[in-house]
Amino acid sequence: MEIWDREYECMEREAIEQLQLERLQATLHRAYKNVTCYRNKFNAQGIDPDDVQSLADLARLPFTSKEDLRLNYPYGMFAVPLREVVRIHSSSGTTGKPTVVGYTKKDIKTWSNLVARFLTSAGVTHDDVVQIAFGYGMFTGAFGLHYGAETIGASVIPMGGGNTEKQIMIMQDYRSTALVSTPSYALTIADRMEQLGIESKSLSLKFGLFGGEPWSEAMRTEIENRLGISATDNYGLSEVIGPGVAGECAYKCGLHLYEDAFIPEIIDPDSCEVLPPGSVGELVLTTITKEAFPMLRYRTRDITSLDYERCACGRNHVRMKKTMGRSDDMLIIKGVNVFPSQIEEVLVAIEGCAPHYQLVVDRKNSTDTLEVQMEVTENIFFDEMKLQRAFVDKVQKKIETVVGVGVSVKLVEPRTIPRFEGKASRVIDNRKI
Ligand code: DLL
Repeated sequence: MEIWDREYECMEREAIEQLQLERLQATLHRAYKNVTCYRNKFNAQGIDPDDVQSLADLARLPFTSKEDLRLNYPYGMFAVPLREVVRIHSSSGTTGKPTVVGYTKKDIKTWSNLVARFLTSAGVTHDDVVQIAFGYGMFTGAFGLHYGAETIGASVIPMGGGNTEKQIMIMQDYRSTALVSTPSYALTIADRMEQLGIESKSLSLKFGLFGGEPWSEAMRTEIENRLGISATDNYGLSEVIGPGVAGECAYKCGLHLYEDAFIPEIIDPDSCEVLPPGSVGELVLTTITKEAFPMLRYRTRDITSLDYERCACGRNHVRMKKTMGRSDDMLIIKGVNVFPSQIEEVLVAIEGCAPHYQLVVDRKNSTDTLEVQMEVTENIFFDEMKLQRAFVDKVQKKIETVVGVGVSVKLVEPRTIPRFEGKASRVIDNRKI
């Protein structure tokens, strides 16, 4: 089985740790020198980058969260001047403003090579025709996979997201051998093919590289059977690099997390204590090769566990389990991250909206749906249908602009949404993944 970067991916544990420590120390010095937020946090805790003399010392450093990125919007966490940044992406913030991330030329090369690793470990080679069905734009998915696939010399079809019938036509006519998308979109494609009477056997598709949202083993089996492919999982997040943090090999027994580029820790999300190897908890990541946007102990909020056994494929990087949920309330709707707080912010700013709402998430015909049920104040409950429709349209458009995904808005009568005495639970997620 091919290994893209054998020297690094198969390193012995001792060598990995030595390399991590060297790269960590260099990263800390750069971050301390160039990023005010890090410098202030270190100073507040009386920590100097030179205090970190072993990997265990990492646990003494402060965490970084989405809130830090929000406070330093847009470029405050960049460790290089903007003139050295060649690419900017973003991801949802917890409120209206997104999280902005940047890459130097070298970062793009590093990123492409990390993506090349999981494409290769899934079985993709330069002979493959890779159809990218992620939306091109601020989302890191499409560009990340695009550059990685080009790096291994595959033929890339930058189809972009949506337009399912055209996706299928291109798959047929261009003889695509690998599909890149969210796992739920792969099922949408399978549904449409079935409706059109197109059999998977008539396609050239061999591989599916899926990520950007959680999916279960049951969903993998369904996708593999219906599309007649081998489906592998890959994981990442914009703040840390995008896709290319971890990816499965053909053995599909955990995602190899590229430890020469990231140091993972698992913490208890409540006490923030670092947990021993094998424990289930929140994944915390520190980047050790990135120039423009170093992340120190970033709280991913993703719940998983780590397995340090060498994999049968020969790679020796730690494997993370498929993620088992989140330690915050972020939802992923059609691959787009949505925070309930973003919707709340829109609602409270609209006259006539009571601060009571509920989000109902479902999956219909393999597609995620999000219904925003909102109470309106008594004085705004319209008798006239036309007025009500216009109001709903206005709210819907505002929410869609902020969250970047289609929603439906339903007005409900005053005092019909449940009230909570403790922490409000505003999300009903009926999806079974
Ligand atoms: O989703 C990066 C990505 C794109 C990864 C394409 C893989 C493929 P964000 O938009 O910043 O970045 O969202 C990151 O999505 O913290 C997880 O909660 C979730 N996520 C990403 N990949 C997976 C996966 C991209 N394979 C957030 N399994 C992360 C489960 C995933 N959740």
